Amino acid sequence: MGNSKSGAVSKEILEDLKLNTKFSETEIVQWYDNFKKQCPTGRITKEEFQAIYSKFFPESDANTYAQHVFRSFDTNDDGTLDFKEYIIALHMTSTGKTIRKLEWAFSLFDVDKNGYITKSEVSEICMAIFKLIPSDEQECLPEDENTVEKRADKLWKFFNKGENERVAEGEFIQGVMDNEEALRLIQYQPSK
Ligand SMILES: [Ca+2]
Ligand SMILES: [Ca+2]
Repeated sequence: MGNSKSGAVSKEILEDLKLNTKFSETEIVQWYDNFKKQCPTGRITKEEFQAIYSKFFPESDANTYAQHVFRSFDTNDDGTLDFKEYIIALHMTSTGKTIRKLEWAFSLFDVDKNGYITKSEVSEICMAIFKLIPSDEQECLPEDENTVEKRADKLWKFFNKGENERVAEGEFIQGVMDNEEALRLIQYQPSK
């Protein structure tokens, strides 16, 4: 019984996460312990994920955004996040502009997972982002992005596409890499 795996993170997952995130082995092992305590089943449901996410945004409604984030990280579409999917989620949603994060941002916006982003998908995610912004901050937004429609229009323009065209992953990443404003608009950074 010396090599029971139930208590510890598997070597395979550990190596994979060390390779794909900046987290150290100590951090990963610690999180795994916490994860097992909070989720004895080893799986996080969408509802649990929403509850965790909401704690980061106490002054606004993070539910819709959390649903999209959950969808983008449930890579095997089984309706739950396992430890690996969960840690990758934590890693990707922290700030930054690496290609991998932009690839993730693309998958966040590609709501129907068909490999392209449409204007209506941009509007859908802009709506979710908008709900993350506390109301006192919403009042201070620039005139050309103070509604969901305006924010979506402004972001869409960076991709140089017609209303009914669609944006491929490479075009999305290029558009965001080339424009600081686009990078700002695809996410919400709490001001405090
Ligand atoms: Ca999953
Ligand atoms: Ca799509």
